[in-house]
Amino acid sequence: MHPIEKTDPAIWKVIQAERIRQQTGLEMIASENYTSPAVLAAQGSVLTNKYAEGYPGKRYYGGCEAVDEAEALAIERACKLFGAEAANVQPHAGASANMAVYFACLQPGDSIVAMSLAHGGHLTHGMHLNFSGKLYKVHHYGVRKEDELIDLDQIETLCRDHKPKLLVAGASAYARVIPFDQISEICKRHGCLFMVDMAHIAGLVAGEQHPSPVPWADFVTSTTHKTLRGPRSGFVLCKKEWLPKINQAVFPGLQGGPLMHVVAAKAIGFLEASQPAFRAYAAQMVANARALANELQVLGFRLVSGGTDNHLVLVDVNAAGVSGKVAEKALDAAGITINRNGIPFDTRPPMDPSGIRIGSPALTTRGMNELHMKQIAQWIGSILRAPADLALQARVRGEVDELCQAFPAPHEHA
Ligand code: DSN
Repeated sequence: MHPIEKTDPAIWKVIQAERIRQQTGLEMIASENYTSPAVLAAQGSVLTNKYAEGYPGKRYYGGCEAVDEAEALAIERACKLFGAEAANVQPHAGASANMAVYFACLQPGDSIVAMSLAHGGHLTHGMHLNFSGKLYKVHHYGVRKEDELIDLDQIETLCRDHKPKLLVAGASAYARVIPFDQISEICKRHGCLFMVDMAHIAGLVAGEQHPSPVPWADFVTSTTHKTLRGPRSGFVLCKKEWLPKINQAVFPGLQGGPLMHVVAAKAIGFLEASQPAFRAYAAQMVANARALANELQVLGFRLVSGGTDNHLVLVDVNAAGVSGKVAEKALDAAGITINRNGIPFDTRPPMDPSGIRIGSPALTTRGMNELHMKQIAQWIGSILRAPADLALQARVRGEVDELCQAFPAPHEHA
């Protein structure tokens, strides 16, 4: 009997239900993935017992020799993987990685220019209810109405008018290549620091399927669990001269003891992402998202920006007469998990917006390819054309089950 089952049958039941859900459904939330068994195991290892406030070789606790090595490996691998000068691998999440950069280079009241959440940005890029929106004066840019691509002219104007100390690029619902080189030119012209939050595309950057922000930005932040496929966590890359301030901002600035089991899992994730097989995985993620996008367009759906260059597709379901909430619920009933999402210039409320976001990372990890994406797009299309048809949802659910059985999730192999 598993120790969890023995100690806490209620939580064991929850874990089994989630394990089965992850195996029997099509997980298409663009920010989710399946970690490897090694990454999963590191997070359940004895490293969880260790306090290690401080940094390798400079801790506030004894007994840190082993965990020092784990963190040193994670730092070295992160720098090598992304060609960065320096790294801090302690942030518990992408949000704390972003917070660390803000704390390192800004004072409350300073100005930031960042992409608005409504156009695909992120909460921590200055949304008014988030700490970033409360502490700093935020001026948001978005995409152009005509082609739904990032509006570089607007960025230039905002920088000219508001003289921000920091410009933030990066997105959570943007399907196109982000031109870091051009944005960095704007930063240079206006004398502001440049931070890229590459959380969504970190795996594509590691696998050379998206231009790297590292040569252009002063700071690059990320999560580790999305396209990068590591544990659920965050990290910061920066130029060497910024490392002391970043380190101080993370600890003691905003965190206490690092989660050493997760730091070790990050080291494993960075190692896995440096293998040739990961490059192939990243290329397949993009090919799969493109196949999904193409078929949805063939079926008559409008995609924001007309397609995708990365791992996600943003579909304007409102244009097909369905709200995002209805679409999410109907697809869920058929075993296809996506999330409702606002689209640029949305006229509907955030809780029931006009779009859905669909991603390829998790299904690509399971080994699915373009042919499967075409089939899945057809299922999505049929459900969205008749979102109240429960018999159709049940039929698709059966077909989804069959497909899922042929592609076991990594934890089912272990
Ligand atoms: N919540 C994440 C996403 O789904 O994109 C971003 O933090």
